[in-house]
Amino acid sequence: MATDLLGPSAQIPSANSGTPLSRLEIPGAVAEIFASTPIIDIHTHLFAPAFGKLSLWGIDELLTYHYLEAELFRSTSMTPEHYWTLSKSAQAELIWRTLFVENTPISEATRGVIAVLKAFGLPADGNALLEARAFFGNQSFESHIGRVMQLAGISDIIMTNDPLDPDEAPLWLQGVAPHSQFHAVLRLDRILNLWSAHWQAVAAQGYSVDANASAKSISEIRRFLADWAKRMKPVYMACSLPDSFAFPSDSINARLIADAVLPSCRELDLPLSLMIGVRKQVNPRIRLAGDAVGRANLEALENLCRDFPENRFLVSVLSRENQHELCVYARKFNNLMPFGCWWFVNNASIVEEITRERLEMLGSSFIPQHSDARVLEQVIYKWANTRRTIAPILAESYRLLSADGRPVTRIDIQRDVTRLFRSNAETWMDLRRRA
Ligand code: RAT
Ligand code: ZN
Repeated sequence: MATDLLGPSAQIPSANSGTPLSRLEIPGAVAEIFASTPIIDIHTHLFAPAFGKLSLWGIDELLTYHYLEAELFRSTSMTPEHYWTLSKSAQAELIWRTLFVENTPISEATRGVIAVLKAFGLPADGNALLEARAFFGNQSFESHIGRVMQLAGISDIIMTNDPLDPDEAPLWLQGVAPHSQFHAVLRLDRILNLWSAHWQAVAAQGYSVDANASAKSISEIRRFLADWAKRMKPVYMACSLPDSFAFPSDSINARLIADAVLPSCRELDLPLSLMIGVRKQVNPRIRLAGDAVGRANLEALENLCRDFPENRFLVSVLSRENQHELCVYARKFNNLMPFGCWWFVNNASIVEEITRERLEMLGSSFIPQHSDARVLEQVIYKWANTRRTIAPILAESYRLLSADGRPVTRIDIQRDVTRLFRSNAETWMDLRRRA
């Protein structure tokens, strides 16, 4: 497994680094270099230990991941309403029994739990839950984080931080100790998409805003963003957007993006991450699992990239049908960085297609993946899956290059893997300067 090859340094022995690789040597060299290059995980929902209960980890959290809850309701007769009355451990037991004992865990999300158990040398049979609970119960979170990141082969975790989250905001207001490997992101969904439900929470923090997001509100929102940026030291600002997102438009989200968020990003020298294509709560009965996908009109993105050349946009699109257009726009606008295979397109078959398309159209000028992990140990399986899916695709690109007449060396491969999984992110977010 890739993790066996992870050493303290990303350096590959240099003796034959510059020697052209034969066709047969290429796949092994790619796998080895990929395994020994620590990755920057640019979008997660994980929290540093200072956030206490917000940091999710361990077997019960892994089993009650909303990707698995969505699968549970396809295989149980229990209603969602009944499920939500159960304790976390009872929910975890139900999911374990339903998806792992009564059914074979062959889906991406269920296999992920099995891979995590294996990474810790734990059994994955019918009785595994008890043993796993005992194992995780004995870990100290701080040292466990180091071990998990080592197993996953990641050096940095980018969080998602909501200044209007009632559980999270008070922690920031009290002051959270910075962590060298966890970096903040100023997430704006409540402000941009749900202004009418949340403007009073902004007002309650001392900003003179109103329900219509009038001109006076705009300057106050900019003050709010500047204060929160000072507090969080984010590496970017971010928002997820519906498939219906249009820009320019008179809608509150488009106006706030143009008049408040983009000027603030320019002033603070921060990229804006847009995750486009989510259809929120098509089935509210299953809560977090109840969001779906819709094809977006990416002319909105075209307009943003063209009209705001001084802004940098990190963009992921949820619909498979939007992926090719995103590549085309990245060829038109160098202030656009496609990233990740998000949520419903983070399955091997689709990751394969998207990554091949991106390599063919963009070379190494994109960020292939993020984990979107919500529970710490998920980074182990999500990054193992990414390496397993993408290494052969990269190897095939080098095989073709070599057949076309350009010999490929380990130095070439290391440079590309580093750019794809580290330095595009570092440069785009100016990570070193902010550290
Ligand atoms: O993938 C997920 O866990 C989704 O629920 C979303 O959180 C999505 O990734 C997002 O950041 O909006
Ligand atoms: Zn996410």
